[in-house]
Amino acid sequence: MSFESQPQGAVPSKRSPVELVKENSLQLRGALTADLARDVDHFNEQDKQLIKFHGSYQQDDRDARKDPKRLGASKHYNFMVRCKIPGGKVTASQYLTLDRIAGQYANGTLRITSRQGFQLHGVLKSNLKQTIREINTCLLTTLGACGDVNRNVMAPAAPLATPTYREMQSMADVLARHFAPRSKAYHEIWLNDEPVAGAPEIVDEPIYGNVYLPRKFKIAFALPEDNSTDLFAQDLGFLAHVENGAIVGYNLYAGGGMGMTHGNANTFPYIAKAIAFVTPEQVVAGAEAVIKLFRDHGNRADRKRARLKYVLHDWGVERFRDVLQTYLSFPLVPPRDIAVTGFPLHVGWHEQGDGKYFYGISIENGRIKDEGDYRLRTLLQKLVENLQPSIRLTPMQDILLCDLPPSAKPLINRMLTVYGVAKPDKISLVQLHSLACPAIPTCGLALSEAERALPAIIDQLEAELLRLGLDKEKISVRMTGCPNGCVRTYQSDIGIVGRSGDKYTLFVGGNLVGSRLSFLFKDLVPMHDIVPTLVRVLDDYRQHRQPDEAFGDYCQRLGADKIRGMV
Ligand code: SRM
Ligand code: SF4
Repeated sequence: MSFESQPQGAVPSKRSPVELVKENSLQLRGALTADLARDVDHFNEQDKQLIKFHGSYQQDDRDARKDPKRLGASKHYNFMVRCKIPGGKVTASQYLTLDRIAGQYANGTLRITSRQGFQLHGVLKSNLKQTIREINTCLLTTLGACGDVNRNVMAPAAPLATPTYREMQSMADVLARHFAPRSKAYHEIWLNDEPVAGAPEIVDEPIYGNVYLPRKFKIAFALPEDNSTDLFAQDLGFLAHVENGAIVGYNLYAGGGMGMTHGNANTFPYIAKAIAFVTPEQVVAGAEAVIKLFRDHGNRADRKRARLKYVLHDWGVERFRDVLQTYLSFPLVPPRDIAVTGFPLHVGWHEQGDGKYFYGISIENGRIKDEGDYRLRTLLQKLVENLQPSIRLTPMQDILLCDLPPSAKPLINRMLTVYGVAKPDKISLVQLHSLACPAIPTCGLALSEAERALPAIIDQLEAELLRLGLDKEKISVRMTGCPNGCVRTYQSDIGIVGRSGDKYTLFVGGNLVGSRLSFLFKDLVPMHDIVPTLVRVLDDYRQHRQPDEAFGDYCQRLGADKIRGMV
């Protein structure tokens, strides 16, 4: 019997080492408390796996590895801390607390993630407990931001007062609560001053069980006209069906995912498939059923194949639906015919539906920092202190200041100029539609640069697009330092994927709304050749496109062979 077809709850004969770490961890405790108290700058191998469930990754400064002054020295360990923020909702005081923590314990920057969360980088182990504790004091959490559990639930960020948006935001909260691990470990380790006497309290994990999921799991909500959450990249997506301004139900999508490994054909990005239509009342049960199916049938032997997308791919939609049905008390009905049509960025000034306004600031690669004349971090501190807005983070790594009176407009306009931050209408379309992951120096998996390299690539592309008369086209560019696809790289018009050092693999043929995958255009392209290589295709697009044809559509129409033949 194949691994995937084992009955519910069966323990496979071969399991990856991480499965054993989870099983022996006493519900995610491991030796974390003792390890935290040790005067050592990093965790042991097991605890390094377990802190992920608590929202942190052990990293080392990869620039320091090359520092000649540090030759022979051990790695410069530090920690990334990720906040799980359903729908990207943050209050003004939470923002100011995170900003303070970033200065006090991290590297002085805040990073908006591609899942509407915040990350801190560069936290030393000696400050880790205090960092996580202080994040919790402002009622944010890092629990389950990483690890083999449900991750941050995404929902379109704005406009706030529109009923459909409100409903999806509140469903995101409901699912986030429902799927949070129940283990008391987080509270005990990070928030409780009292040493826990005797054996730790083991509670029921009714959804996950004691070995949690085979791998990470991701959920997003979307509207046909607002797929800014990239529904098709999610393990589980809910695409709203709206009638007369109200959500009457959702198409439940399953099995999306981006990660792959260069040269391993067994791994690939996959677009989520429509499985069924569910009513709003069936969302929680539907989501729980999909998670339990993954728990029971996901691959626990090979972590590279341990995502829900491989179950769906290997089974097909029919069998997936049949098995899903066995976890549900209501009959599954076929999905409705709902097309995704839009991907709004939400930047600039907008009415939010209740007489108030929101203002979206486009943030290059989500990094909130002060650097030279560009003082975004200080600008946001001042605006948030002054206006006390509610805040939304977007999946495009941008920030929205919400609930503003019209009178805030002149202040924001003036402050943007003073602090050297460009207004969205002064930023090129290609930059507005670009994303990059952190990559080097923090990400241990990066093969190449991304966040630090993309700005120069965008500068070159902007100049070329202007020269070609294509600057008014919306072309999305996403760059990652490795093939894991952390900014959903294989759905954009152009994907730039780290291969090795300064060499990249180029993908083209995705689209702006993120509803299809791109294809490999050229491998092993040196960094300095990325834009010249793309320009050959862009130039042909300029000459031979059909009226209103988008760049990704044109690439798909010509097909991979013709596009590859251009270089
Ligand atoms: Fe990711 C691993 C950063 C969204 C697919 N991701 C990582 C790690 C933790 C590296 C590691 O395992 O050691 C990165 C930390 C880098 C750093 O220094 O901060 C990392 N991922 C990110 C973030 C911060 C990128 C960003 O620019 O914002 C995003 C955090 C989102 C959040 O708030 O939760 C982030 N990662 C994604 C997404 C996009 C999404 O979720 O919508 C994907 C593609 C969707 C998917 O899951 O398939 C993604 N990350 C991965 C993978 C590939 C998983 C796979 O199926 O093979 C890895 C590698 C892994 O898990 O082993 C990974
Ligand atoms: Fe790291 Fe790769 Fe994710 Fe970029 S895509 S953050 S390099 S794991």
